[in-house]
Amino acid sequence: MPKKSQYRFCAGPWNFSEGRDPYGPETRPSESFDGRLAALKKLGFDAMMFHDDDAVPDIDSKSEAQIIKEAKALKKRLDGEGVAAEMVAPRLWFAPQTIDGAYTSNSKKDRQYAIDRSRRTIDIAKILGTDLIVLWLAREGTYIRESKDAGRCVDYLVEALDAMLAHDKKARLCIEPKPNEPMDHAYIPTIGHALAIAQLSRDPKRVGCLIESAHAILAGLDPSDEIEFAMRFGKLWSLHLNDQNGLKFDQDKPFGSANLRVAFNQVRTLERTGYGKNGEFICFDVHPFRTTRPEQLIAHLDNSRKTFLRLVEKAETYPEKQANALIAARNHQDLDQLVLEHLMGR
Ligand code: GLO
Ligand code: MG
Repeated sequence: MPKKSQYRFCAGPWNFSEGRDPYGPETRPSESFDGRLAALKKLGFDAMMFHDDDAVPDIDSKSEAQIIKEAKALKKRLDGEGVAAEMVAPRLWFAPQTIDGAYTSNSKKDRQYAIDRSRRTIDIAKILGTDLIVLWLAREGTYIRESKDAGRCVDYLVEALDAMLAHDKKARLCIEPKPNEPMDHAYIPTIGHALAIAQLSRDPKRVGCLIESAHAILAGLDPSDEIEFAMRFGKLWSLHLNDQNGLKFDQDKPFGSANLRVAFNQVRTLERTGYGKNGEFICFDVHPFRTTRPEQLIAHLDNSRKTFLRLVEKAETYPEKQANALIAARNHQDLDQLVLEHLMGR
């Protein structure tokens, strides 16, 4: 089981966002890529996660040769800084071709665009030294149910997974479920759906999942149960820890910010199941608040890690014996209070 000092931390360049929301513009200046990398180094994070176009900006306007050249240059920079690339994810929710879905678009041409772009993502990942491809299926779902054929969309998703698996025999696909936003209803809303669709692919062993705390909460589920479930299948290959206050827009709050007990249970589960033993990273998919001042741009990452490590201590010192006695006696009233007292520091 990894000890707290052995956990390795990771974040993405998008986690230094500028404060824009659907109702108002940016509230902070944009930090350069170099600035973001330097910030992660300053924090002592071990890795960065990438969208394909974080790694190669304006990817759609570039030739394969140019994409490879730029990915190689980035790899050199990362090596120079001693920062690893944890994963690469195709950003399939910006382009005009993905307005009506990416892999599940009604247009054959647009589905092909999504698959071709995913293949480029895999090429980039290989150059950056990671086999992990994260698939947040942002636009695979419905706004207008009657506009899509849900059964056919399962076939389309499997076709896309198969095309990616065939493209590189080493690539591992890591599905990041989210039940809604931007879609009204997503086709792969939970870990159960992700692991089920993996079974339909040509190589289920290379299709796993990524749990984001906020996404589980948005699905009305407990993230620690989702973690435990995925770990039982040996399929939890990455993790986006953050927090979320109930069923509303995706908040990406600092880890533990909305519900410390839910955060504690996630950490306890990670400790108990040995997450990280095979090199998996603790990634924080958190954003600064809209009100955060520019000089505090990395505080949400630093604070998330601090809370995580404090909760590792809490998991290590959890009074198991006492808790087990209460469980055996079905004394849930005192068990509940024991957990609260432990978290409050007594
Ligand atoms: C949004 C997702 C998003 C992904 C990222 C990686 O809700 O959490 O941040 O994790 O784009 O694909
Ligand atoms: Mg995420």
